Amino acid sequence: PSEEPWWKEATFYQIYPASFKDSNNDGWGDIPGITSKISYLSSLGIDAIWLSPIYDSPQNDMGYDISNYQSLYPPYGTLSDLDTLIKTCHSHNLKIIMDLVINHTSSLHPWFIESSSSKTNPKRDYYIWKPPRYSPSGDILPPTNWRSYFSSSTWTFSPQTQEYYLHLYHSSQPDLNWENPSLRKAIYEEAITFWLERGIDGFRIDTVNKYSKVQSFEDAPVTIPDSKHQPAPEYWCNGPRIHEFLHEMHTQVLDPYNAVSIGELSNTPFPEQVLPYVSAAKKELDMAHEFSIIRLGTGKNIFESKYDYTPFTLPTVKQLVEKWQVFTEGTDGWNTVFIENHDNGRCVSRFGDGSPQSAKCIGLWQATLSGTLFIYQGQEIGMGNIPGDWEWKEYKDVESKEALQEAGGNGDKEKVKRVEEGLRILARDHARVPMRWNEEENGGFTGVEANPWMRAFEKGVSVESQMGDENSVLEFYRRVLKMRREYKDLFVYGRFKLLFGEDEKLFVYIQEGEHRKGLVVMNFTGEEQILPDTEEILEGKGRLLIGTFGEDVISEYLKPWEGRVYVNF
Ligand code: TEU
Repeated sequence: PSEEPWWKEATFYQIYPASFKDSNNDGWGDIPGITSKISYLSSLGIDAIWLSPIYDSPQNDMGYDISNYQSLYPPYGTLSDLDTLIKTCHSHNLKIIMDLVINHTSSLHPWFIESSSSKTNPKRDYYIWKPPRYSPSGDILPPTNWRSYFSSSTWTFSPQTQEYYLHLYHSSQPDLNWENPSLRKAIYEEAITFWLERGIDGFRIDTVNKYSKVQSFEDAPVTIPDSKHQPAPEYWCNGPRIHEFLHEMHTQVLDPYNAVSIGELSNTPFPEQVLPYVSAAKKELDMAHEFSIIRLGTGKNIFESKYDYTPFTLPTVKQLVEKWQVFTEGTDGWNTVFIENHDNGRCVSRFGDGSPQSAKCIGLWQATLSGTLFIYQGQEIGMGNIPGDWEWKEYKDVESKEALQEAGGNGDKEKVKRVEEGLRILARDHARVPMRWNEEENGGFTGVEANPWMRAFEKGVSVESQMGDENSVLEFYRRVLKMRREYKDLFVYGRFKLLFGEDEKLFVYIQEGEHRKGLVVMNFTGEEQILPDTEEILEGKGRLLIGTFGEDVISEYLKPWEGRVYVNF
């Protein structure tokens, strides 16, 4: 279908700027470093890059705590460096999108400094302030018992005006009050239009379903026994005015620039709730990242037990993939495909066995699912999780630190052990280890003498060691992305049909186009498995299009982690 917008067929590549490429050896990635890798990305076969936040910030949450929407955190470089990057992307026919973090700012943002200075400040209602409650003995208490995503109360007391302010995340990330139309207008102008005017092509929109809070601000039911703070996502996820706000933002601010919008829609697990956000007619978001698949392994309740690693089976993965592959069928909605980002453990360690073979199999899996594909820096070379013997001081993420602190707080050794085991697999830190460009010390991310902000792997995968090696993960990603483009009728727009859903070893599905079908067969185990008996293969119509062990294989046995794509006319 040629009249489709560019972003449906595009493959996006997410860059975590702090860990991608450091051009001045200060140990922190920067914009000139990204610019120096644009030709590499273009040759990989991606069509767009998404930068995690590079705005000025105290870096309490790696830039997801913004203190100025219109200036850059200096170690990333200057606005003219960014103009150069935008020009370089466009001259390589790549789009560039930025991260839009507008549920909260940093507590160092001038807006918050003003808002917290007095109850009558004109910007007081840019944020959400409430008076304290009092215990029977007269101690002050937070306005509600809500628990934050970072393991504490969602309220912090501000002595200046003797009131609490709301923060769903860290206390240094006060939530903006979207009920206030002048705040919304300020956000639209300062955080969005300013960048669209500079030439970027759109945004990944952070925590996109959380801007509309239930205004009663009442206590949540107790679901975590003997805990002071209780999960309350029903009071801020998919709230009463969220669709109104997103429609306003899309029609008034994004549409005039034809800017693409990808919403981060975690905590919206039901298709009927996701559909309104991504329906073309609703004009809210072009597409969304839904987290059921990538969150597999986290504890049953991401507030209380995110890091209680919960093993899962292949049939569970397959059921979720099927659910999210078919949920837009017959609708004007659109879907995304991703298995890695900056907030999750590495896919080769969580869905594979850490081996390059399993990394290629996951690459074939991702590149043959319908919807817009996102890959994350390092996924294309099979970067895995932090080695199990690294000390906890190497883990820099606020979420990891707070989880360890909270577990250790009440002296429950068993709980600490479970959280540590969970972090070894699921911590956000695994995705933030510096990208590996070569086999030097620090992996070519920064100078061999430099001191990277986060420890780099010593040895192993790197772009240079894989470039040109046809058996490498990197060269397989290049090939499979090319195949995806050539067969987009099957692997971007195809109708997904799962086969052998209950099989614990094989992942097999059909992608049907108007004129042809593709059959994807993958062995998700470390042992040899026999090819499944599907008529496509048995009738011999299927032609092997691409395989993780090359295209000249005819064996009826699949090697460990072998993936194949057959196509028939
Ligand atoms: O993450 C939001 C997000 O995924 C949470 O809603 C999630 O449920 C929480 O982290 C519990 O696991 C975005 C960014 O991707 C993340 O890096 C930021 O820390 C967060 O928002 C705050 O801006």
